[in-house]
Amino acid sequence: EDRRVEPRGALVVLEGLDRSGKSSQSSRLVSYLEGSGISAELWRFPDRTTNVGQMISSYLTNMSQLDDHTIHLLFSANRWEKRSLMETKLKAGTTLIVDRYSYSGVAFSSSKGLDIEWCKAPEVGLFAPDAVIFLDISPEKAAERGGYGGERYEKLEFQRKVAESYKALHDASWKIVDACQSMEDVEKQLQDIVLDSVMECQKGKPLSHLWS
Ligand code: FDM
Ligand code: MG
Repeated sequence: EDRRVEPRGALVVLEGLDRSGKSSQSSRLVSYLEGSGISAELWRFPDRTTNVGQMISSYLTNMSQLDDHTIHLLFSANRWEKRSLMETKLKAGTTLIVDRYSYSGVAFSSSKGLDIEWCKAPEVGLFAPDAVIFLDISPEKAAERGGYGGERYEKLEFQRKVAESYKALHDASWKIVDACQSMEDVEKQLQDIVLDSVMECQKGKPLSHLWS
């Protein structure tokens, strides 16, 4: 067995309902890490800049209609097309803070009634995150924050189903953070979680694959 220890960047995923604060907290985290001399990048899925991402964006903005299975596979393809770059960055020592990942893929699609195992299958072989942080907020509280942008899934009724799907999906390794605290309190907790993860990966924690 190969036991060489290679330092690498950490793969950290933020998950949660729409308006849970993922995007703000992700960018704050990246600034914090960079300010601490840790190489870091902000990633998000869907990555709407690719060809696949543009099809996804058009679906989310109701400019196009797609079968539920088809859009599910496009979301997955959008992660697969970034996999080799992800590997390169992690191995070069860059920590990736990722706003949504495979868990959104499974939670949102299974909320439409697709079988959960079917939803997980195309994610097998993608890199497993070193930490999954769940920004916990009730669908009602999230809706009160306003600013649902009118995209396809941004409706209270559907977000309630997504909340249930996340519950069915999460495991003991997830870090659940109360997203109703002040921005600063949430930020501090995230910083601690991410620093732990960065340290482990610097010590050579091996990269693993979904689902694990
Ligand atoms: N979403 C996101 C999915 O349905 N599947 C996925 O695999 C991913 C990554 O896309 F409603 C949904 C979640 C959200 C929408 O995400 C767009 P952002 O974070 O609002 O851009
Ligand atoms: Mg959104």
